[in-house]
Amino acid sequence: PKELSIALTGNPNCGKSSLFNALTGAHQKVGNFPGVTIEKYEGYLDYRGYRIKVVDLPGTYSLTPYSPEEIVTRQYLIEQRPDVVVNVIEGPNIERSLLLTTQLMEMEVDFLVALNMMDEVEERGMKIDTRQLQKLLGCHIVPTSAKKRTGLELLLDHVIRVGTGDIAIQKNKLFFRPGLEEPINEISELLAPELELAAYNSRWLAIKLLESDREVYREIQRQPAWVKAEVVMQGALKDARRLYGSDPEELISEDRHSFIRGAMKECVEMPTEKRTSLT
Ligand code: GDP
Ligand code: K
Repeated sequence: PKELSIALTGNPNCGKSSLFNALTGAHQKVGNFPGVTIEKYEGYLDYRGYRIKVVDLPGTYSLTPYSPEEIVTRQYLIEQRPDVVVNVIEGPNIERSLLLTTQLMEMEVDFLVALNMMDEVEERGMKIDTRQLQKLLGCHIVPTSAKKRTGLELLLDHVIRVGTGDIAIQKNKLFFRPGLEEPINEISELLAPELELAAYNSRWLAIKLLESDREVYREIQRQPAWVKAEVVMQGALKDARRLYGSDPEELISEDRHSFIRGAMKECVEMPTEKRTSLT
């Protein structure tokens, strides 16, 4: 059979292991990620002529380098390069879930969203405009319920489409405010030709540098382009403080959250409060 590899990412309790179990059934094994005690669940399934390898990555809210789960997840995405990343979103808590999604957008990995717990979304009367959300996130969104085992075939159909490059949706970039975009682009251009960084997306590296990400720092400080990149970063720091009174790190985080708030406003309608009888 033809082969595809997918990795599941998502917040803790989004239903990732339920989905993993529903997809891979009995074909599972558990090991460890290299150098850490975090368990690595791997499995496979056969679907429409494809053998699809599935790795269940640890649950994370973000992709900063401050927890072993987050480091393992992003290293896996960068080094192992699964064909498709499936971002499992907890439907009822979509706003919180989207923080991780914005960071997958920044990494420019090939991903799609499994909008999970749709049974609960419907039960609560939440309305999610997936068509519009797809445009904003620049990825396919497939409603699923790992619990009721619905949407799984549609999810796999989309995995195959994304994995084979048959994608109808344009990736979207999250743009940062003036004063950040310029240094991001400059640093990105400085880093792009560095051969040792070939595995990385240079825009992502630039964003991470401006976020003072210690792991990326360590990597970039060994590169010839570091000297010039550092100058740009110093300028960015000065500009950010002068223009906004904050450091780039905080502004980047604020911009992610305002993108998410915008997406929520445009695409998600929460149920109107039901009257509760007061006695
Ligand atoms: P993980 O931490 O992401 O691996 O999440 P789990 O798979 O352990 O699921 C967390 C909880 O959500 C469990 O109680 C699941 O039964 C429940 N759950 C998972 N998927 C769904 C779903 O699609 N609908 C509903 N209603 N509950 C779900
Ligand atoms: K639940």
